[in-house]
Amino acid sequence: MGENILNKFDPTATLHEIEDKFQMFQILNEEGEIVNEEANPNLSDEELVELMTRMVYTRILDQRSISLNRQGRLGFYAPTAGQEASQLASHFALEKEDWILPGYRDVPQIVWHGLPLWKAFLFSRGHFIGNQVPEGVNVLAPQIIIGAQYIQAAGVALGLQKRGKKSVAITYTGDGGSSQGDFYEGINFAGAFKSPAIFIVQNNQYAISTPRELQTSAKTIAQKGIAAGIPSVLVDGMDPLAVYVATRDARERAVRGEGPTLIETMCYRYGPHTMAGDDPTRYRTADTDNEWAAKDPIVRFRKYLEAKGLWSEQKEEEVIERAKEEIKEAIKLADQAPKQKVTELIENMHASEMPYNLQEQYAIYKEKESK
Ligand SMILES: Cc1ncc(C[n+]2csc(CCOP(=O)(O)OP(=O)(O)O)c2C)c(N)n1
Repeated sequence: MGENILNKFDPTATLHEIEDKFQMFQILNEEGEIVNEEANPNLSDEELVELMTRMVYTRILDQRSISLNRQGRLGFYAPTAGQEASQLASHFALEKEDWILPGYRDVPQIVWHGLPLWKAFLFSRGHFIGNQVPEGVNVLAPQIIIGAQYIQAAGVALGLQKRGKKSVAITYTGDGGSSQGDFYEGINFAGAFKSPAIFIVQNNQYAISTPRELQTSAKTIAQKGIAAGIPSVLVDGMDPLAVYVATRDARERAVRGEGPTLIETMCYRYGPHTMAGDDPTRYRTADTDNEWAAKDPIVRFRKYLEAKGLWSEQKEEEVIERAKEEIKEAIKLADQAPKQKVTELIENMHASEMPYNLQEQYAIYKEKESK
């Protein structure tokens, strides 16, 4: 019997060595204190207020969207509360010319990138107008197929690279998405071409009811980037400053031609997976909820900004009122969209020629609609 080769090279030790390197990057702690001054991005007062404004506004958008869904006035909706730092601070590091490839929960980023809110509501209703993005707004429609946006982002990033653009493609998936083949293909492809992509995994601890621990043997999701040869980082996803800095640095690398970065943001979704009926109390405890509520991104950023004299209850109230008003107007606009015909849905499915099977269905619906 020869010597066990695994003992000789001790790959377990190598694995642990790599895993131990993935410490969580944090700048602002739960108390709203800077714990990593060296990494502080020193955003201007205006920028800090703007980022806070977006997070507060988006929390309200989430609450209103949930109510509208319950009233039957929205369709598909995936709650976002708890993920504001992960979503909006990463978006804050982008430029207008960057492309966003969102998952279904990433509506806030594309709205802040320029998709009119009333269109986002129509997307929720499954209306084709919701997916018609205005010229100059560089976003794709939210992806429902888990992980597929990672491959598309690799493709968009390669296109930007080939055209010599100084911009990036950023994409988002969840911890569950990181188990998909598309995830590995996307990061590997972008790594091989050194394309300007930013891959974000929003680790909100659950893929519907499946806890993160059952998703993979890997200690972190960030470490998966190592196999693709791309720099990867584990970030406190409840810390807006840490998320901002990680994304800013990833963007700088990408436009310098140094290739993609993988960012895992540790966060939590407070609500259900979607409004379609899962009950989080069946797969997690109130203790876990409370533990994460104590890390809330808005609470800690509020403390930080208040200590700097940049935020107040009154200011927050103004943002909340403005959000409510704009949401009301947007839903009115969405209501004014003409009722969607099945033929319109089919017509808008392909940029090129309609495949024969759809042509057949199209003819049937055209006939029905003419009566
Ligand atoms: C290819 C594919 N398989 C399964 C589904 C059904 N599905 C919808 S959401 C989801 C879980 C995704 O979890 P995660 O990636 O962690 O994202 P989160 O919703 O938590 O943000 C699954 C399996 C799907 N949409 N696409």
